[in-house]
Amino acid sequence: MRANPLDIAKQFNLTGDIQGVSPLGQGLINDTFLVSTSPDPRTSVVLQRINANVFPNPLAIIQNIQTLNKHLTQRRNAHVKPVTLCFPTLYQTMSGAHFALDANGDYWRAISYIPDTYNIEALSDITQAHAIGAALAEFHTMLQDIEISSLHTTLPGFHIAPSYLAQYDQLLALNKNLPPLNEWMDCADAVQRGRHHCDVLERAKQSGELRLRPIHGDPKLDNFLFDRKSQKVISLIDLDTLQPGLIHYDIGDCIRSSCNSISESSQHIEDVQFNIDLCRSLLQGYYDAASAMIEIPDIKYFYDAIRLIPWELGLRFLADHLAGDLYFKVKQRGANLHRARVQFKLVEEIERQRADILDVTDQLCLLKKGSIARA
Ligand code: GN1
Ligand code: MG
Repeated sequence: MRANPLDIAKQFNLTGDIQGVSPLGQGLINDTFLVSTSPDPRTSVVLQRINANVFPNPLAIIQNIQTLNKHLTQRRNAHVKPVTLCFPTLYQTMSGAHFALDANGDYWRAISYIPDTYNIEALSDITQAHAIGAALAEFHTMLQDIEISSLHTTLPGFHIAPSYLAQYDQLLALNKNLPPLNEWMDCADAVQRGRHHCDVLERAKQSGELRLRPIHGDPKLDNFLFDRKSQKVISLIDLDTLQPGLIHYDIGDCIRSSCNSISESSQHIEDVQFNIDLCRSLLQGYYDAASAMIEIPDIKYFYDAIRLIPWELGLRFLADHLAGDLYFKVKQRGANLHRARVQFKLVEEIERQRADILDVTDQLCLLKKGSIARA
């Protein structure tokens, strides 16, 4: 039986009295709850059961968050350019641990709730797109001087597209309890079309053209928090997959979730469109805030990342549907197949607008060359 979140919340040393516990957010992996407190609701806490089917070592997540917070404190003390983003901090249990363990062996953590913020389902204009790009860039730049070896890999194989493809191929080869092919033929075709260039980023990593940096791993639009008063982006939450990776995984993930005209689980696949204006502005925002950190080869692979990450997510949703929905939460059978279709349709739209996206990245390359020449 699942542990009661209220019982778990009581194990943490919280500020104020617990008023209630309610489900929070739309995450597909962990179980997330808001623990509201009195007398000050601003001290409310986010309580999460870390999904042990997904994360093999929940302690690694907690240690990476501690490394991030330590790094931010060091930066503050050294008076390095102030970071505008803020991040949730970890609460301790009454016995001083950073997590609680329930009777099933599941890990729970409590983190501060960032009050007076909201997240959005869709970008409303290019100004918001620019702000999202700049926030992602700030996240990358503020972490770039963390020693990469001091971060654990919390989710091995995450965003390694050829590995997802190998798992899918294996699933098909085993051919155990697969739904009839005619139900998912369109998705099988989409996998086929992307198969030959799915190793593009991994090859660039192996050749040394792209390098590992600390990344977020899951910067989808709903993980950005806006401040109610200033309307500015003030946080990027969900730090489970903060780990070494390519910034391209983040850029691809941020763009696929921000520039799609419909949401990831929408039923209206025919309405999927890739908004090039939002993409241009998001990339410009990213460049403006990260130009000192990124190099020309980084920019050259932006288009590949923008096409690859939705294809990879489509493949992950499809494989999970075929395996029986073991990874991503679903409310009903078929939801993961549907999500896969949305991503594959988005890939088609991105490919259709390839030339326009390349125009944007060419412009950024020119800006970068100009700044190198001036230096
Ligand atoms: C999962 O944790 P959550 O629900 O924000 C997934 C991401 C996917 C996303 C799609 C660890 O993110 O990779 O892009 O669903 N996270 C993990 O909504 O697999
Ligand atoms: Mg996540």
